[in-house]
Amino acid sequence: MPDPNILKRLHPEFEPLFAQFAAVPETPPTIPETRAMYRMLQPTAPQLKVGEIRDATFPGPAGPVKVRHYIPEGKGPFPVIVHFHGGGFIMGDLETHDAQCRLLCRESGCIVTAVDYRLGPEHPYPAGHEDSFAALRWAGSNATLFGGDASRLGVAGDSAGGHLALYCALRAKRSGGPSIKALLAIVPGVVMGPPLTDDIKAGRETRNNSLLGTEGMDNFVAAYFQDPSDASDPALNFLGADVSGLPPSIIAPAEIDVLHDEGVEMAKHLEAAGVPTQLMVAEGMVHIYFSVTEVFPSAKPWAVKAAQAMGKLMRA
Ligand code: D8F
Repeated sequence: MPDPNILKRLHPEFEPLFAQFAAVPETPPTIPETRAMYRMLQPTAPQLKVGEIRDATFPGPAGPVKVRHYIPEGKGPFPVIVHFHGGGFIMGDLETHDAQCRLLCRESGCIVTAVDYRLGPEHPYPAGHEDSFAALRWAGSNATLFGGDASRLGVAGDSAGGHLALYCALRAKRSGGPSIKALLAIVPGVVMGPPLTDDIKAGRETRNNSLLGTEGMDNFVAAYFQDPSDASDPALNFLGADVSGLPPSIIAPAEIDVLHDEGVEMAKHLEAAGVPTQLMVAEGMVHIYFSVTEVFPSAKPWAVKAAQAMGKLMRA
């Protein structure tokens, strides 16, 4: 059951949006419909200015993968943050996260290299994970080509992309690099399940809301992790993993979000393993807060704070 005391803490700026989504459609939306809705929620305009935007591709494990470099104003070389967009592994692309990447670039002072990894259901697990890790390796080896400093390489992402950032950092640690300077996980999905523990289930239920509910989330996850045993792959069990030696990390959950509790758990798990960890809960904020700073002004200070902290870690 959603906890009314938690929902009361929603910033009033988001009340109309929640009301709009409260009307439950008679039939669940199709994949193209959810993608269209997701795009609409994260408008590309107005656009924050960055120094330069450069599109490129790299040879991924199953063909070329698009990337977009957001390069700060001023003189490089700049640290490079490899960015994975959210959208439950089935939605989102370089356009839906344009605003998020621009803000992250400006406020961190780093190059943001956004990755257009393959999505489900057309490309089930592990396609997106493989593209993401290949992108990190490619950026690490080719950063000078786009004005980056490969010795200062970071990972970031929101939602499913926050999951991918954690995944890539762990895999880099286990399998010989590249070396990662810092990690920023915005509203990350930490536990894919099944099986979901009762704690995780209950935590999600108390924060169930019309914008992102547990049912929708489970459906998206199932559309990507098509073999039921996929989601219980030990490589995806971050809370059970030895995370010692991960780089300094920022975990930035939103307070009014089904993924809040597992974000907090992840921060605790990192902290307990001796990883320098900053937990930054965006109070009163919703799942998409980091993407909508230019249309919901209340979200901006939270995103700016996390992005600036990431910039500081990247330059440390
Ligand atoms: C819709 C966003 C916002 C949908 C209105 C969405 C998911 C988010 C699904 C995860 C995160 C799965 N996950 O749903 O992004 O597993 O991290």
